[in-house]
Amino acid sequence: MTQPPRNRETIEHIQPLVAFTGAGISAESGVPTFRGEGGLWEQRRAQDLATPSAFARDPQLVWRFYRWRRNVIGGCLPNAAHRLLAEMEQRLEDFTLITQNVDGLHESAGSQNILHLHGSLWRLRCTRCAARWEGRDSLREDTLPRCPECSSLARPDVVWFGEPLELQLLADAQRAAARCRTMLVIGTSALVQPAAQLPMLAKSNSAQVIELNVDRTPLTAHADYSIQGPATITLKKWWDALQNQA
Ligand code: BV8
Ligand code: ZN
Repeated sequence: MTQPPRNRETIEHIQPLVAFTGAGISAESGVPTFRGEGGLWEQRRAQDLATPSAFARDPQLVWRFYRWRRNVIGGCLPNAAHRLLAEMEQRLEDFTLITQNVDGLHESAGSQNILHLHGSLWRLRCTRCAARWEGRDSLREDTLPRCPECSSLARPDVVWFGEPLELQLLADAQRAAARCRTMLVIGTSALVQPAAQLPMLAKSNSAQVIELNVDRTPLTAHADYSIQGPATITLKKWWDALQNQA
């Protein structure tokens, strides 16, 4: 249900505002979520393929998985929730977008300052040297992509399960969570660590944590309140209610 923002929240009072997004915000764009019914590929779970050991064991299989995701997601467009977050970035003085997603839909919607905790599906990096490059075109089916600098095997520039997040990125996200007055948690199952700690960090620093999700999650009981429903509807409801308070 949508509760009116607490004690006549206005645009000034909700800032610093952090929006923290997961795969659910891209669901209405047609992007399979990790744990939803679309999250399987050839009967394998994403989290079993998004690991260094899966890549070491069978790089061809893992690249087939990422090629499939790039082909599926390459045809997806940002939805109204992505676009509204980009508008909020323009309208608000103190707004930070933190995403777990690797689909690039926040940039396509016009968001500029994004903390990408888990990397990007559209970037590749070398398994040997420090080279990183954009590779938006769909990868050739028959060969494994190689580094343009040293010709070593390339990998997707994402954070796999069992790999640490980039320290500076995580520190920036933790700082934004610790100093915010409001955190919108949009479309995440709040299961993947250390990202899932961010709403609790915000809460421990007296922020108002608002969950926007179609289901309950482990965060629901800790959120100040939840707005159940698809992100394109619930985010607009929250934003419109806030405007009407002004
Ligand atoms: C690390 C990039 C340490 C790859 C991703 C046991 C307990 C606790 C932790 C662990 C544990 N065992 C292992 C761990 C650690 C592990 C972890 O958390 N595992 C989980 C599964 C238990 N974490 C890690 O491995 C992390 N690294 O811990 O390193 C370390 C330190 C030093 C040295 C070495 C190691 C790395 C985690 C990053 C993994 N990479 N992505 C790729 O994409 O290919 S995470 C992946 O999951 C995606 O990024 C995704 O965004 C993310 C989280 O999932 P969600 O976004 O929440 O998506 P999900 O499908 O789960 O949920 C969708 C939600 O949306 C649902 O709630 C649904 O109801 C809702 N929804 C659906 N439709 C809508 C909607 N909401 C609104 N509107 C809608 N229309
Ligand atoms: Zn290289």
